[in-house]
Amino acid sequence: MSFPVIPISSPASSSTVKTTCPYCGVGCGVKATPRGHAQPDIAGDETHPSNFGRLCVKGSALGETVGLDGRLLQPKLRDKESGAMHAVPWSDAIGVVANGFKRIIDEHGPDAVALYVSGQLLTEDYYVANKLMKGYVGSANIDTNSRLCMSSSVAGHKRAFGEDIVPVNYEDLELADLVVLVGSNTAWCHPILFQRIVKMKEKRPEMKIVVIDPRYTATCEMADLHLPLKSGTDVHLFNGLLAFLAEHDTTDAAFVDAHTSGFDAALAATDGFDLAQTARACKIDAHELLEFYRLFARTERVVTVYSQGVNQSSAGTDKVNSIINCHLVTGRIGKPGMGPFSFTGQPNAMGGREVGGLANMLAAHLELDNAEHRELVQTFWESPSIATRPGLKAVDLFNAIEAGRVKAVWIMGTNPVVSLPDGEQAKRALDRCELVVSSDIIERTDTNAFAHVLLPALGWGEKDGTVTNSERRISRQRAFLPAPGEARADWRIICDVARRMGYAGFDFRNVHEIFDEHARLSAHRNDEDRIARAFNLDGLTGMDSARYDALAPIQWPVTDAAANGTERLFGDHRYRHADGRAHFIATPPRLPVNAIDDDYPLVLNTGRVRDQWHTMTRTGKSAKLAGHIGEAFIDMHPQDALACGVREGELARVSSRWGSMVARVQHGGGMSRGSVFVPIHWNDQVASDARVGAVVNPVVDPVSGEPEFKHTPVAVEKFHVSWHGFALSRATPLLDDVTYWTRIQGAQFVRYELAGRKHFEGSDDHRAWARAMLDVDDPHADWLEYEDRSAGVYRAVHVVNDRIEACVFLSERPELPARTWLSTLFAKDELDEEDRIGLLLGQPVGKGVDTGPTVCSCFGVGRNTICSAIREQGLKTAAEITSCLKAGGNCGSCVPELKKLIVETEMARLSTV
Ligand SMILES: Nc1nc2c(c(=O)[nH]1)N[C@H]1C(S)=C(S)[C@@H](COP(=O)(O)OP(=O)(O)OC[C@H]3O[C@@H](n4cnc5c(=O)[nH]c(N)nc54)[C@H](O)[C@@H]3O)O[C@H]1N2
Ligand SMILES: Nc1nc2c(c(=O)[nH]1)N[C@H]1C(S)=C(S)[C@@H](COP(=O)(O)OP(=O)(O)OC[C@H]3O[C@@H](n4cnc5c(=O)[nH]c(N)nc54)[C@H](O)[C@@H]3O)O[C@H]1N2
Ligand code: SF4
Ligand SMILES: [Mo]
Repeated sequence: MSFPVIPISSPASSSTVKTTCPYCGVGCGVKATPRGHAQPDIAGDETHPSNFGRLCVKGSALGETVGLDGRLLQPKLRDKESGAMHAVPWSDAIGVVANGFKRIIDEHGPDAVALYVSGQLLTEDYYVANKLMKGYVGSANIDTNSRLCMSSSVAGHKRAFGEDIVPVNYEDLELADLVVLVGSNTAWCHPILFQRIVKMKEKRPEMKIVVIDPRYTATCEMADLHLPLKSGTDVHLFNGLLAFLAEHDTTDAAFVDAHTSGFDAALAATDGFDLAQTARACKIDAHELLEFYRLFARTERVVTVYSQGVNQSSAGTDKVNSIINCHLVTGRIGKPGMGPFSFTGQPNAMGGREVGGLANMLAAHLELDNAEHRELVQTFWESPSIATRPGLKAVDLFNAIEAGRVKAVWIMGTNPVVSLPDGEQAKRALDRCELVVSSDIIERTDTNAFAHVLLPALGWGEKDGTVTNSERRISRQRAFLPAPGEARADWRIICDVARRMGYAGFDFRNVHEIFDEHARLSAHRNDEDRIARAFNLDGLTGMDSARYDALAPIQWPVTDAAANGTERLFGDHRYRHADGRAHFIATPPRLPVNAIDDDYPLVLNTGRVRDQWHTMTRTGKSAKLAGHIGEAFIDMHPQDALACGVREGELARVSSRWGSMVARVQHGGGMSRGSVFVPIHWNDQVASDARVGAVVNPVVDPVSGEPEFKHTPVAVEKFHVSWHGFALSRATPLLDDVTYWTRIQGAQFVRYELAGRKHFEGSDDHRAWARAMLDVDDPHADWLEYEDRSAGVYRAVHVVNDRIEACVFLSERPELPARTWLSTLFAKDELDEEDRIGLLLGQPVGKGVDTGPTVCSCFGVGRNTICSAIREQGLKTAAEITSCLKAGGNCGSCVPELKKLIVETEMARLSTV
């Protein structure tokens, strides 16, 4: 058999390595060129079929995130007496983990230990973690953060198709005449796919885009139709569509008869077609709903994309199936340009599903509850045991830890104190757990604060292996940087522990041997009845290290019959249920479990922003990425804010029955009445109290166990402070008794937004306090101050050898000088007279204007610059802005925001004429 190979170093530079972006599930190809101690050069890989050379802003900024600051570089143990962590040799750390796990297993049985892993591990890491737990420890207590992410899609696919299969590919998005984006902020979360769709729409304007999301997101800027449905009512909407299609005879009866089952029951569960009733349930305009139904009915080539607005719901699995039902009834599956398409979030969410990383799966798409499958895997592994029943799903796992039933947990590549719902519960659980082990690349995280053992893992750029993207495409991640400190690859750490526990079967010498075993397991007896499944890497078995290194991106299944991989599945109508048919699933509509009431009258929706990744351990290091949104926020409708007694720019507390957090109120995120949106990224490392997971209810979907992250009843109230301020400093300020703070990474400084209840208030304390905070104890320091007591304003600047070292601005009102201009002063070796005056005035003097918050991170173009260019030069399109200011001309991630600014500037102009 011949393997698809590519030259892995490009001719441009012999040291350039082709690898894959470690962020979202688009799985873009990256070319990385190391530059000694300087940041590596990062560029898109033109030959990679996910991105053809393009990268979004997070991908482009990868070079800024691989520095060693903050890295965990040695194994560490917590000292029982002092609670401090101290470095130990690897062999000691491995011993503590192996002996600790062994002792607890011996005393309390295999279900008293657990692994909690991540869709950001490489397939090979994931494979050995799963093998260790299910085959050797003999428990299925291994779950993954994919439970919080894609598990509803996995469950929905299995119910519909009999196997977890994504039948479509990226090209189908371009071939479609209608792309429906349900609960997906594609523009910010899968930017390169969004750009591919938008490019195609520019070429074929007749192509339609419909967005179904309670918020008006950046994705809506490109949509023909936005349906702002009421949170949690997607099943109502798609049941309505199914009934509409049936009533208007726009179904594919021959396909339904020949290849599906369960249609009548699914239709019965919709309660028939009633446009007005569905529109009322979903709180959308009936005409717009009908427009969508008609568009769907008359367009043959439809791709329906779904992401977390669908998955993260107590009806998540039903939402998935209600969407798939509409594709089955029209026979729109398995053909070019059509099908249901679950966008995966993490870079290796799909790889994790292949190795069986979820507590209710086995390995290689085999089933845990099937004795024949269990026997197959155990024989293949030659393992002493095999888990016989499903393990605990993430939320249940943390409950079992708190209850003391699970006594040891090894967390790898995930930060559950930030990312689980009911985050306070996660803290309580880890606090009570006998043995908490964490493998991470970063030392200080909210989760690591609870660890007894810290194991330093290799990070992106240093590690080798494979990932699988949203369209089933396996790509290589390749190392281009040396291993720092004592960090080791995750697979190696797992194998070291397994061997120390006395288990055979972990003698892998390198990563390609693991891949080979994984590929062989996928092919093992895969042609037999009741065992055959689509996931099959037969064509990738037997690769030596050189072949594996040169492996080109390829979509599974890879078999003799499909040696170059498989673009699309189900063209042959081979569904994976025993009856060979695709199954309609009856999805009676249900509303979210916790409803709003008088105490908690608003719905909390949580999600992502464009330039940050999850808990910010990597993207938080980049000044370029911090410029877009520097602080956690509570987006809400102005009237709701008014009712809660807060105004835009003020701080507020969001509380639920589970916990609370504090952030700044803003409007303009397209919120409808009754709901608020808070981003998921901020945590205790970067802010005083901005961890939204603490507020989120721990309700889960009954089928998938996926949490309801998008719907928690909350109240919002003003967070009273007596002063506001910010500091920019080259060194880290001392923030001991500041009520509110949040850290933002700058190019050569850190910025802190501050607010407080003590100090200021017209007393003299603030002067000493400001000096102490900025650690200026030299009485002769060049320390410039300005104070206006009647206005309640204080400013101070610390200058050393004419270079700005730090500055602080305090005010009794939230309005403070613009930060972007001040930031630019940190790039200067010497301040001139105008700079000094400007610093004390709080605004630039003469030259230079404030460019405003960053919109285009690639070229550092601010909001004010863009708005004045639109006004003064009459710019009408994003392309005109690009040709004038470059903004939007590189990765294109900000183009939806440019469009929005054009509209806003025009509205502002109209309102003043
Ligand atoms: N910039 C950035 N990109 C990322 C990530 C990141 O951290 N940052 N993370 C990656 C990961 S792991 C994931 S899983 C993906 C997630 O990608 P997305 O799912 O696109 O992102 P989210 O912001 O979580 O949520 C999507 C949308 O669901 C909407 N929504 C809320 N409730 C409902 C509802 O009831 N119905 C519908 N139809 N919509 C609803 C929200 O308003 C939100 O706009 O992003 C990936 N890409
Ligand atoms: N409220 C709310 N909560 C959510 C969501 C939501 O929409 N709303 N979304 C959920 C979703 S979809 C997801 S995917 C999760 C994500 O949540 P998490 O997985 O908890 O977030 P990350 O910040 O990606 O955590 C990855 C951790 O692994 C470390 N790391 C990075 N590279 C490596 C490596 O190579 N090896 C090891 N061992 N460690 C590494 C990082 O430093 C970091 O600490 O959040 C979930 N939580
Ligand atoms: S779209 Fe952006 S974050 Fe996602 S893989 Fe591509 S470059 Fe990375
Ligand atoms: Mo995710």
